[in-house]
Amino acid sequence: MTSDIKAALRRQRIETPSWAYGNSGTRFKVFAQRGVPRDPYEKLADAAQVHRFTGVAPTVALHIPWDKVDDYVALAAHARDLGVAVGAINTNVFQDDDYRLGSVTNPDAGVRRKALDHLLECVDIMDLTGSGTLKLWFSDGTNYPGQDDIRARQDRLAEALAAVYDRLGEGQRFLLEYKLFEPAFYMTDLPDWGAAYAHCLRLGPKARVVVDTGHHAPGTNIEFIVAFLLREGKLGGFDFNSRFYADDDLMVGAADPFQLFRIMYEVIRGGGYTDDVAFMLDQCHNIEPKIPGQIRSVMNVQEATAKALLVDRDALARAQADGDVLGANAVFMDAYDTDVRPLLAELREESGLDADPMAAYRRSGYAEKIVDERVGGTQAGWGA
Ligand code: PSV
Ligand code: MN
Repeated sequence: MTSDIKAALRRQRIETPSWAYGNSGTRFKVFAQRGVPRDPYEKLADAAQVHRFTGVAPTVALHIPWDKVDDYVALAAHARDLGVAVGAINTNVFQDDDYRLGSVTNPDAGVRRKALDHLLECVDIMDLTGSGTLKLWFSDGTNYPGQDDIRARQDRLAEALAAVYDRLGEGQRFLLEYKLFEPAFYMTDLPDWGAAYAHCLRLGPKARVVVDTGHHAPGTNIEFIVAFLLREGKLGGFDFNSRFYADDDLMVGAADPFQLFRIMYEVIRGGGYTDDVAFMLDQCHNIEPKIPGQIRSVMNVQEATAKALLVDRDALARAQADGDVLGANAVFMDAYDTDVRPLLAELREESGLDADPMAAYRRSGYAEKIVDERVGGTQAGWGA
């Protein structure tokens, strides 16, 4: 049993986002931190540290144009030299003045064309970097009732998605991300999993839904969404983070570790604990140091996964079949209440890693090194 769990944990892969290593903040203030990367090459170097100490974070998501470079083949080679690889290519059609009234749903055909060209360019970048995943998130929506035609905007969205879908090559797919609100405050064109699912269903197997854990109304049962999408073969991955209020982008497992456990249980139960589902972080470390923030997040996902793997599924199935409400709940809670940290420490040591990735990173001197070396230049930030 323990050896099966360990084998499953050894297989785990968690993708870190390039933007987590840059400066970030809220609309009130971005706090600069010393040693922050100045370019995508340095972001990859920091991401490689997370992999070095956890052993389970071998890919890095890029965000275009934040990670725009002249030579993507060279960037991918640089990643490989560092022991990591380029992961999902995240599109960005939300930071240009032209997108005030939307990107692919904009009433202006010229703006729609510009947005679509960007999405297609991101598929070119997938070709160059060897990435198999395109992540689509649209800030599109309206602020006032009557501002635009809700249905016509769906038509425009469907048209753009179909064009991107048709451009995808062999072994490539897109993940469609929904979000309840923000930056649009009245109506969002892809507000929930149902809308994302319907678009993906029409397009075919290369289109899947991605669940960003911060993109729901408070109280939403996210594990239900996970179970449902997996059952339909439409769960493409996660953007993990945690939230207390809205889309807070805090460290995953920090606000609600029990929710993360419940999600991971449904992933495992539904056969989603495979490479077919991308486990990505989408976070910002506004006040805490970034590399340790990512290491902690990766460890939080590992802990939730270990607990989910510990659920005695046979005992649970028996209790469920018997209608034993309290018994079933006890089986579930037993797993959640188990301290899995010793198991994970043992597993790391068996894999030649330090039992305590946070302490090992601190001792490595990397944080001091980047502060000394990264002098001058412009620090990367959310949006650059
Ligand atoms: C939007 O809030 C989002 O979750 C999308 O994934 C963006 O690409 C990302 O945040 C940027 O941090
Ligand atoms: Mn996201």
